[in-house]
Amino acid sequence: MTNPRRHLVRTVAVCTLALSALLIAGCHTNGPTSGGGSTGGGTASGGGGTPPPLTKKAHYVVGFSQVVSNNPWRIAETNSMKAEAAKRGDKLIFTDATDSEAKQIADVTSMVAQHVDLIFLAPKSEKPLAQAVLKAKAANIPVILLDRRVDADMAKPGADYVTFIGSDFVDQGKRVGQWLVKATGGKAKIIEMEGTAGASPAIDRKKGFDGAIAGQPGMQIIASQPADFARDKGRQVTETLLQAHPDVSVVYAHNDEMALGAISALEAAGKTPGKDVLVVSIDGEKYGLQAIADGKLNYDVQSSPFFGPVAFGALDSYAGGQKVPADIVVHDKAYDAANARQEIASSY
Ligand code: GYE
Repeated sequence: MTNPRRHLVRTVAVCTLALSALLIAGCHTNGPTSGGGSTGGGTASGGGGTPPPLTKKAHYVVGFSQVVSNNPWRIAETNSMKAEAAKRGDKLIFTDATDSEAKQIADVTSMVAQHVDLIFLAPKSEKPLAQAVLKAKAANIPVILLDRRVDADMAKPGADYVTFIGSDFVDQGKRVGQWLVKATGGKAKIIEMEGTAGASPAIDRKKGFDGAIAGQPGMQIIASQPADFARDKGRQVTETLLQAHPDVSVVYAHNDEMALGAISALEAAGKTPGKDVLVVSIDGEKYGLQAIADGKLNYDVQSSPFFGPVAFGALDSYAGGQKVPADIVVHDKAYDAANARQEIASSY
């Protein structure tokens, strides 16, 4: 297996080629109107046209609006962005929205007021943050979305912002569902721990999972509730749901942090996570891989947080006048008992 950083760097190299070739194996791109898996009725819409231009410079001043910094995934993403900016001699203005939509909109507004060259935005949720994208566009500042999408009816890649760089969340959920159908022989009582309500990975990881278990009458979601992608919330929500559903046989968590919280709650309730209750998840963080090695987590689809090289690569392509694909999709590995232990060292 390769280490995730090298894997993403390779993806970047492939994607960089794809910026001129546009379509190439290993870097899936969509047309500007596709906007990814999740859409929804918006309240405002972008003006169409093209994103604001970016003048080519030796060094840039860019903003990076991070949504929250309360878990290893976010810290790894921030470190990847900071490291890449430092390597290039670009200035990165970093903000942490502490999981608040209002603060994140204010953070973007402040970057606009500082006239940064470009804003990298990791948006909390699809609809409120689409407004921030349109605000930056109106101020003639290009935006690149990282790791989560905004509502495609409100703002479109290639028109209102440059591109979305991130994982295929529908596919992640689908891979977990398919693994589970096999592992359980199509019989399971599932508690689903959803990510932040209104966030694209939560919407799409649910959609992909639902699709994979559809047509399997023995696969039953007995409860599905948001736990905000956070460990302690995952623990609390599982604790409560276990009281009403002691017959649960699977916990599907939309990220590792919530899975780790669920594992604590299962243990506190006298269950054996990984054995009498299977636990499956997404992210591939170090603690998640350790939980697989310890036999408490069964399957984990990676969601790579190493965006620095590909994000700044897209900035360069855009400033250089190349056509940037509407979506730059990161390809993710998966972990189980066969490979988790040897992947811990290269994880985050
Ligand atoms: O899975 C989760 C994080 O948006 C892809 O958000 C990201 C998700 C990631 O907080 O751990």
